[in-house]
Amino acid sequence: MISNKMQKALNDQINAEMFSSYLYLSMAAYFEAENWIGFANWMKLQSEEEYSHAMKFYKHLVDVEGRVLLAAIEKPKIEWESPLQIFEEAHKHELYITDRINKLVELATEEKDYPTQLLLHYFVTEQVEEVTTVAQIIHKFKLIGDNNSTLYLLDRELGMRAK
Ligand code: OFO
Repeated sequence: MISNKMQKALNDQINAEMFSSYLYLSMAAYFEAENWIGFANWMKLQSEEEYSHAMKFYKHLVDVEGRVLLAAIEKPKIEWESPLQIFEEAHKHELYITDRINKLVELATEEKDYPTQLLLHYFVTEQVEEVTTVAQIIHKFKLIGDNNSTLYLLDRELGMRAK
């Protein structure tokens, strides 16, 4: 049903999404330790969303009678210098994931794998949203500068994220 090449690429993407989940959970843990409860909430929900992305690829592989083959997840970074640095790294990471998704689209096109192309449409849209959302948060950080009381308000705002 699915080519070996496509199956391998999708398994690699499951690993990349699981790493994203782990990375954002690590960022959440750092925020908890620094008492930025709202930023921690945002990152924990982002981590859950990344897990759900991994599971979409998992389900797709099962549905097309491919094989899910899990691999070790890389250890994420655990220390940062500031909340802004974390969101800048999250932004960079999302650009990297976008690049991976674009390459998967190219492969699925070459392989004439129409079901996978359809699945990837969701991820192309999702990546635009993820990159934009993090870029907007960074923009707010830059407006605030070093002002701790406004940073507190941003922490509260991100603490309101519910899904
Ligand atoms: Fe799964 O989109 Fe972020 O990494």
